[in-house]
Amino acid sequence: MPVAKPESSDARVIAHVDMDCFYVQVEQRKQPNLRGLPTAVVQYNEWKGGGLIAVSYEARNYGVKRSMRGEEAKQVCPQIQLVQVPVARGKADLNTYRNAGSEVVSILARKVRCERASIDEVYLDLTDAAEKMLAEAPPENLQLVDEETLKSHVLGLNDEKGIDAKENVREWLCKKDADRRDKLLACGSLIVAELRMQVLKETEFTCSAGIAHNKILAKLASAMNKPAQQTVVPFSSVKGLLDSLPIKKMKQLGGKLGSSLQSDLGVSTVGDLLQFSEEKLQERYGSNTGTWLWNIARGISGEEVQGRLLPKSHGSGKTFPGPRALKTIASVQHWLNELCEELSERIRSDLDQNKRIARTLTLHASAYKSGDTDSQKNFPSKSCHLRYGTAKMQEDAFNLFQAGLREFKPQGSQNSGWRITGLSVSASKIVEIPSGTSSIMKYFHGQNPSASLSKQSQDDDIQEPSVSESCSEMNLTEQEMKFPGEDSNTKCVMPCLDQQEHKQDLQKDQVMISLHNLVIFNLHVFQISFCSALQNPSCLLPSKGQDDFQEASLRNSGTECCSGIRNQSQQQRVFPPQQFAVSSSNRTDAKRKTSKDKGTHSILRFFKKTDPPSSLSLIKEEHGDNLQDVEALSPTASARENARHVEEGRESIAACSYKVDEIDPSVIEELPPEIQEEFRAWLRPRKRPDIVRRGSSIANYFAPTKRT
Ligand code: DCP
Repeated sequence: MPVAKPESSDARVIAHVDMDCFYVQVEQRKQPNLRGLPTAVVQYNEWKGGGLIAVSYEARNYGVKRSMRGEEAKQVCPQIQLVQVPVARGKADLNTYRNAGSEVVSILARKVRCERASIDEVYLDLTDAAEKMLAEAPPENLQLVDEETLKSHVLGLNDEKGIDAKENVREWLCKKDADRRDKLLACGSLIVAELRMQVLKETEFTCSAGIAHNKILAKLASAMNKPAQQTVVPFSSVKGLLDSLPIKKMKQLGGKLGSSLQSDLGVSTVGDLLQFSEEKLQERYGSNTGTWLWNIARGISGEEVQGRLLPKSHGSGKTFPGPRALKTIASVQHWLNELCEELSERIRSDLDQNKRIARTLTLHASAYKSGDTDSQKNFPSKSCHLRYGTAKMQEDAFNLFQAGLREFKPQGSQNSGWRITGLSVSASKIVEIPSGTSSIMKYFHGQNPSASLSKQSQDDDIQEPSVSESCSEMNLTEQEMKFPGEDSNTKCVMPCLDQQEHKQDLQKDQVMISLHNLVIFNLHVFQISFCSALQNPSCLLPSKGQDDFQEASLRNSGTECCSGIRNQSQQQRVFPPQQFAVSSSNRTDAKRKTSKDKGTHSILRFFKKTDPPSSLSLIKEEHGDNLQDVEALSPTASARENARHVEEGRESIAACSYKVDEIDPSVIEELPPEIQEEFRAWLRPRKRPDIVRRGSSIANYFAPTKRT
């Protein structure tokens, strides 16, 4: 069920970028001779020429549609070029497309906060960049607007006055007395046009975009004018857009909730929802969903751009349509093994590359029972704690299937005519391993997931990524990025299988994270003590790696960073783009410069240069931390400040509830020798609070009373 989030500001500028006929473009880049020709990518399946999963716009002009099979497409467009999706181990291999999607995201993420929403879709938060542009070089001062921006579609703009559409757009973009919200959208349009051109230049892919004040409107808009175009939704056009929009076209209303609105409330368009009060909607759908519906009818949505470049889950699936439906347990097990191999490969590489662990394994199946009256009954989705290692995943997935089958076909049921028409496994609840943990993990003999996985990987074959073959039934995009593993109706089963292990794993995780914090904290303490002694805050400047390590841990433990002076590049490296608000003095300077900003210029200068968001900055954004550099502190202030942070660090570690008894003593040996002694001293009072070592450089900072 959707959850209502209050809109933080109606002046946000959000874009949704959607690649055009994405798989086709990827194939056309591989084979440039296909460019401009009616082309389609077909799935790996010889039946009737295979199902079409991506269709070029040239082919669409002939009436070719995604729902068709290759043979049918040839009938409507004999010259169509059919390219088979890459295949590995008897299944489609989507790796090329995933990587191509990553190329695009990495270009966009250089400049703005991005949320990768699917294999070929990205949300951008352009608010700061648009505000900066408006302050420094508003569109009204432009003498020339680039062609790509002029090709924008602005909803509600009357272009029937005999003037050409581009001139109309130019007027709208440069209107001096426009509403500030529209001015920001105008800036957003200039920025998005340039970003799209940058993507084209670097990847050869075209994309379309929607620019609006929130994600929902931006997504609706990006699909309105394709390919290679962008659509803007001014605030005043929101009502017009939603009034006639079929309810099922609205994000999150395509399923049961949308159907219920249609059948129970007689709603057919989003505009129809306006007649219901918030109370009425809450009464019918609960407080949260009711409010969400009330908001959505008015185009209000506070959902934020998440700052996530990696998928939320991984999925691997395959469908078995018609006569290819699976009829035996052995054939189901065979395919589950295949799917798990692929999934295992992907989560392992996610762990290696991104230091992320998936926690939940989910099995979905679609099935029917021949001759049964309740043949429409859904095969229940099942999930359990995810155990790394192909064999374990295969075993668990099979057990999940059997648990589902028992419900689908109750024991004792005479009906043995079940048929499986689709199978998929997914790995979800993916969490980042705090940076630096791996150095500690080696002390957990035999418990290091990386180590055990590396060992495992030696045993495993190299595997290919996954795909659901029948895309008409299983949308790969949805499956990959928003896997139904997150569905609330998925049940957790097999307590006997994993619960014990899960519990142990959680404890291990807790201890590992605590230890991580502990070690980082002490490195930090060491720096503070050392620098304090020298009375020289500048010695706090760490090396880059150390800096990241330290900051990540401090954020994890909820403390602020107390570093002293950092150089500019370091500041930029750790700041998320939204913190680049223009200061008032900058604005004044900018105003002075504004008059010189005539003509077309690179939009990209409106973004302060920043590195692509690292996992570090993503953690920071997720936690909403405000990691700001503080001024250089005076020696006394520095000591006070250090004491405060030490105290905070101590509190945060205390809050971690690590188990001292479980700490391998060798962990302590990993610390710099200078602080080992103090580290031990620090631990002792925790065990025996009456003994407090005073006088040491660290103990001094542990005042008996908490900082107020
Ligand atoms: N895809 C798939 N199966 C589906 C839907 C999509 O395999 N049922 C794949 C092929 C698409 C890619 O995902 O190229 C992106 O899907 P989109 O829905 O964004 O469609 P396209 O990018 O192909 O076309 P459009 O330009 O209409 O967005």
